[in-house]
Amino acid sequence: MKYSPSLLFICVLSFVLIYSCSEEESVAPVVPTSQPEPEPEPEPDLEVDTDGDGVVDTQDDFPLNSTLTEDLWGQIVDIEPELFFANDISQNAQEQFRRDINLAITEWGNFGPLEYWILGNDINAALELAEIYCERRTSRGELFYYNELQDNLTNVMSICLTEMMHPHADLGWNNNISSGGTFFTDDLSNYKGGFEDYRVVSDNLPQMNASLNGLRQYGFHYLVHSMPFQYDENEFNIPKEDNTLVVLHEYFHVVNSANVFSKDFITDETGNSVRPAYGPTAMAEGSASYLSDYLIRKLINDGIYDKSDNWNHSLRDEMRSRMNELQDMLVNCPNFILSELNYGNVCDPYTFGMWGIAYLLNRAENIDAYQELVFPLLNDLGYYGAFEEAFGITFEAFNQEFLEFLELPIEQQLEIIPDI
Ligand SMILES: [Ca+2]
Ligand SMILES: [Ca+2]
Ligand SMILES: [Zn+2]
Repeated sequence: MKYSPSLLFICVLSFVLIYSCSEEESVAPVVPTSQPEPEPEPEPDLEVDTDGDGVVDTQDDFPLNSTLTEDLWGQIVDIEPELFFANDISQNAQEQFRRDINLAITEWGNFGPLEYWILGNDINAALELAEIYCERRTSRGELFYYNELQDNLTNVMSICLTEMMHPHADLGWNNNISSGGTFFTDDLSNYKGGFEDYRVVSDNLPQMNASLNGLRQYGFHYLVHSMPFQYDENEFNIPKEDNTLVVLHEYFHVVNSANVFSKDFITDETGNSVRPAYGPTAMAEGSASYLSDYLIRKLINDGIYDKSDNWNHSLRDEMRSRMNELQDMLVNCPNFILSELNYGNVCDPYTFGMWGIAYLLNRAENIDAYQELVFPLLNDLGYYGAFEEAFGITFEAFNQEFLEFLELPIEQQLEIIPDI
């Protein structure tokens, strides 16, 4: 997740403005005492409905977003997920992508609003997608530099294009704007745009990148994905299941994130900037990966998902190879604490987390326990409180049990994995 330090500044700034407005209101017009007191006239600007969605600004949680009047975060919604594809992604790939996100939604609930932006390979297609993205963000004021620069929306748009597509976007704005935030510095040489980062720049190497980013403050889930080439026949012979798993994985993060209402970010035990109750990296990644691996096989067994001929491994096959990897890594962290494993560590949070979650869900005798029991408690109890309440064991004690479980022979370990 990316976080801009200047957001805090914007929040403070808008607070000051609101505060000074209400100061003015308290200087009420003097009403002659001889007449009966009329109904107080509402201040004219209290009636303004800037985005025209029928809800006045003061009552509108998102006064510049005409599609949203209240904060729906954490609710199951009746809004279709919005998918935006670069125009060099095949129709077939688009349809399969849409099918997969809908499979995830059917299984785990429709948490929205949700925007999924899918990059391809072609530079012009990516620039075109960034235009659509930036027009939407600019018109809805959903950019951290918007408040400061709203008098010049051409500049806001231009900065947004740089934010998404640097080094391919025009830098004309760069000479006449200075501010403390990201993108306002003179040196952008180490910066790569948020979309450009996901554009696959070479036909020769298969790449796969996807992420969920926190746009909690604007009330929608925002995801980015690199070219889903696996859906089409490809020279690498990589089956579509590989991309389906990523789409399911990312959507599970959405469900996790939707259940955390806080808009505040903290630095967690792994040094990442997160919203506190989201949970530690290994648990978030482990649950998203394990439950996606489980779900795709369940959908195949139920006849809902058509399996490719060259995709044949069972969940136990998958977890066996994950355990082999884990055991190789374990020598580097024999007394690991799951909540402290981070991205890029020698002891990989995905692999440890997948087995940790597998162990936990088997212990609970409920494959759905993580999202069904833990998530609804996150706001009230925080992550570790929710964990303890849901599973009847502290995270520390669970960690200790899991360490002992890892000493068992592999055949015994695999018995806890659903035979699917
Ligand atoms: Ca409105
Ligand atoms: Ca609105
Ligand atoms: Zn993930």
